[in-house]
Amino acid sequence: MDADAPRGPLVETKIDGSIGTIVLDNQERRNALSKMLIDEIVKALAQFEGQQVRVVILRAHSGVKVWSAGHDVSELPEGGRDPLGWDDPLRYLVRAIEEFPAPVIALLEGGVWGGACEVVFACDLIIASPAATFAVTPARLGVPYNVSGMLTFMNACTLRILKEMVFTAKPLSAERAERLGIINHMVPAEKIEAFVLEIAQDIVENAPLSISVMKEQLRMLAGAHPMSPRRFERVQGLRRIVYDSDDYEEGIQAFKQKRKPRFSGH
Ligand code: YXS
Repeated sequence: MDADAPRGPLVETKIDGSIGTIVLDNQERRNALSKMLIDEIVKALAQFEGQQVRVVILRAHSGVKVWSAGHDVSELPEGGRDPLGWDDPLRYLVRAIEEFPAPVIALLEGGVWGGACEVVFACDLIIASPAATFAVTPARLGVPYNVSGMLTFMNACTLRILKEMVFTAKPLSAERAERLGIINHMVPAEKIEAFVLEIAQDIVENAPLSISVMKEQLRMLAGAHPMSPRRFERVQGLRRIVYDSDDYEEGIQAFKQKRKPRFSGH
C-alpha cells in the first residue's frame, strides 16, 4: 500500500445499548500506536462519553496474531528529546483510559507489545485468549520508560514479575498472566467475545455514578505514590542519560533496519 495514500479510519467503533466497542483496525502496521491511531481511539472515547456509554470494550479483530505492536517506533524522537513526555500520544491515551468515567475492558487476542502493554494495564479489566502474550520492551529498544508508565506497570503485577518482564523484554503468556492475577480471565478465543459481553452487561445493570466514582477513587489511590520533587528530578536526569545515549539511537536504528541491536552500554 502506498505509504502516502490517504487511509480510511484506523479504528472501528460501535455502540450497542450502553456498551461501546473500539476495534483497532490497522493490521498492516500490527496496530502500532501511532498518533493517528491514538487520536481516533481518544476521539471515540470522547464520543462514547457524550453518549453516556457505561462500558467500553477495547479490542482488535478476532483471530489477530498481534493485538498491538506498541508505540509506533517511527514516531519516537531520535535522541535529545524525552520519547515518552507528557504530550506523547501514548501518554495521552493512557490518561484518557484511566480518566474515562466508566470501566474500559481490554479484550485481547495475540501479542501485546511495549507501550500497548501499558495501555492494556491502564484498562480496568483484562480478558485474554490463551494465545495472548504481554511483552514490556523498553530494554529491547534502549528506551527509558517514564515514571507514570512504570507506576501503571507496578499496579499491574508484583515488583519481581515486573522486573523479569522489563529486564528480559520477553513475552509473558496469558496462562501465566492469569495465574499471577495480571489479567482477570483467560477465555478460549471462540468464547471470549460472549464472555466479555456478559461481564459488560453485568456492569451496565449497576449504578453508573457509583461505578464512575469508585473508578476515580481507585485511580487516585493507585497513583498516590509520594515522590519528592528532588527524587523526580533525579529520575528525569537518569532518563535523559538514556535517551541521549548511543544505545537509544542504536535500538531505534536496529528496529528500522530490521536487525538485532548491538548495545554498547554508552
Ligand atoms: O516493514 P513494513 O513497512 O511492512 O512494516 C512492518 C513493521 O515495521 C511494522 N511495525 C511497526 N511499525 C512501527 N512501530 C512498531 N512498534 C511496529 N511493529 C511492527 O509493521 C509491519 C509488519 O511488521 P512485521 O513484519 O514485523 O510483523 P510480524 O507479524 O512479522 O511481527 C509482529 C511483531 C509485533 C512481533 C513485530 O512487528 C515486532 O516485534 N514489532 C515491534 C514490537 C516492539 O518492540 N514494540 C515496542 C515499540 S516501542 C514501545 O512500545 C515503547 C516506546 S517501549 O519500548 O518503551 O515499551
